[in-house]
Amino acid sequence: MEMTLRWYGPGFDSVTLEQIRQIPGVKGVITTLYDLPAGEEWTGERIKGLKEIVEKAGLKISGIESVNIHDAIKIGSADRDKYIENYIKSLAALGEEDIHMVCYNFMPIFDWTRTDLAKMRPDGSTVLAYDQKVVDSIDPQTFFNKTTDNSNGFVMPGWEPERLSKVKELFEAYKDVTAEKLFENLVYFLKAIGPVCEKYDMKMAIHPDDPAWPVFGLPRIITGKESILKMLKAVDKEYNGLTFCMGSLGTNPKNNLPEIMRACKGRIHFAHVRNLHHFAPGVFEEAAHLSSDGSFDMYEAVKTLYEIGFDGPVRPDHGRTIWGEKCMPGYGLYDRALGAMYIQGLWEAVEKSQKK
Ligand code: CS2
Ligand code: MN
Repeated sequence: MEMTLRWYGPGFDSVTLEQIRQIPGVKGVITTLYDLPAGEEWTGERIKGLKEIVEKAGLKISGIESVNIHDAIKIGSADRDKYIENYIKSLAALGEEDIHMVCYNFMPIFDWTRTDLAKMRPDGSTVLAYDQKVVDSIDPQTFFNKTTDNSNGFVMPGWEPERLSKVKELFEAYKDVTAEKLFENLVYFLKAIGPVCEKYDMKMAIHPDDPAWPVFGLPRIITGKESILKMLKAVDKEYNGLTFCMGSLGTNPKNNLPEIMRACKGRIHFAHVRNLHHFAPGVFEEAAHLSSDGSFDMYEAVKTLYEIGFDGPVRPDHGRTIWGEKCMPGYGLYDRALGAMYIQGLWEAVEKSQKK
């Protein structure tokens, strides 16, 4: 495995590449062209520019999170092929720059959903939290405004102002998109990008839905073992793979994380390793990475990744906000750096004990 940190790019992140470089073991970043709206073509020039900045700081680009999917592709509307064409060009441009892993998600309208971006914990740290009752009690437009109030002025992924302003139209556009339709549209997209992925050895890593069930009446299709295997089988090629996001799949306590990892052996192209603390079904907060701080057995998770021979990029995922840091919720430096060290410690222990 290769330890990385997510970095939103110049001007969008409170964390600098110089800081990231000082986290032991972190050699690469997972980054993006954050200013490009979904659907726009990524040019070689823009990618080269980003690469130069990262390499100048002594790091490399280990993968992209995300190249976002335009709603036309998810909805399956008449103009989807135009956006798929752009996506193919973007993948080719990334391949030309020797970047071979792309994370994306197929969630309608929203990316991940949380009901609190700064829930205070007893130790004074703040975390992202979710409560199904809150989601059920408000309409999405209000929800958007309420949660983004709390984001310290950062633009959150999937919560860009231009999306916030058209939530109503988006709901209208998705009204006939059932889970089956959404799945068909995903398969259509995956088949269309096949040739470019194979040409450039591009590994596509779909991010699971977060939370792993429908919210606001919108369908969700990457939620657990069965749906993931169905997706992998529908286009049974190596390029069609998964981002194993523990936090997202783990929102549903019925998901057995090590079992899903084993079932997806060979098709996990990227791993997000993090911990949640469950209080009740549909009520959880994001804990520190340490097993004893949350509900997951992090040792077992890392051990399973090791045992299935996973050798792709790993990153700590949403961290707590600690030590007075002013950062994008979930994406501060301090707690993710602690997470990166902890994951690497577990990995080293597993590796040494298994090599004996
Ligand atoms: C997130 C998502 O859980 C996560 O990693 O913060 O925003 C994720 O990056 C996207 O859903 C991937 O497309
Ligand atoms: Mn994730």
